[in-house]
Amino acid sequence: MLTNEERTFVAIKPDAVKRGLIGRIIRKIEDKGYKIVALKMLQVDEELAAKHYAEHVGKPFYEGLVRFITSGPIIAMVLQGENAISGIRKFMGKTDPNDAEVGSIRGDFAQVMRYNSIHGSDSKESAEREIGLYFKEEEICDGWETMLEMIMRECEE
Ligand code: IDP
Ligand code: MG
Repeated sequence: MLTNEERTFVAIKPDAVKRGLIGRIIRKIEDKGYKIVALKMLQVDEELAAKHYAEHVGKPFYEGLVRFITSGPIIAMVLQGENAISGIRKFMGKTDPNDAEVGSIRGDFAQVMRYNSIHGSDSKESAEREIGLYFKEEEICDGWETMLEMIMRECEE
């Protein structure tokens, strides 16, 4: 059993969808071993964008961010894994792709702050709230075992 299994919300943003990076980003998530327990493509409308980015209302980049996130489909996912919330944040890299570490998603795939390819929840509270915005409980499928879970089960005393 994982000792601190967490669920987090991740979205592949419209820039990455349009650039044909869906597969490569999911590949990295799967390579790391995170369990994808929900996944769908959807077009975010202004109402959903406003809920998702409520914390940024009034900031100078807010209008542009909403225009961007509603400009094309996203891939919404729920990921599960050991310390998945902070793990995914590290995996994504810093918000500004120019500061993001090489090897991170933003470090490798993005150049410009707004168009930074991926979103990931920043805390347990955000994760729960964002998962609830995008998915119904019955859309989350975690009743299966990843290879890591199988290995750990076999090795447990
Ligand atoms: P995060 O995505 O790393 O959590 P936040 O500060 O929550 O970063 O900002 C949400 C999103 O808004 C960023 O991912 C980025 O797309 C956009 N954004 C943040 N700050 C700026 C900015 O200064 N200029 C333009 N876009 C920004
Ligand atoms: Mg954020």
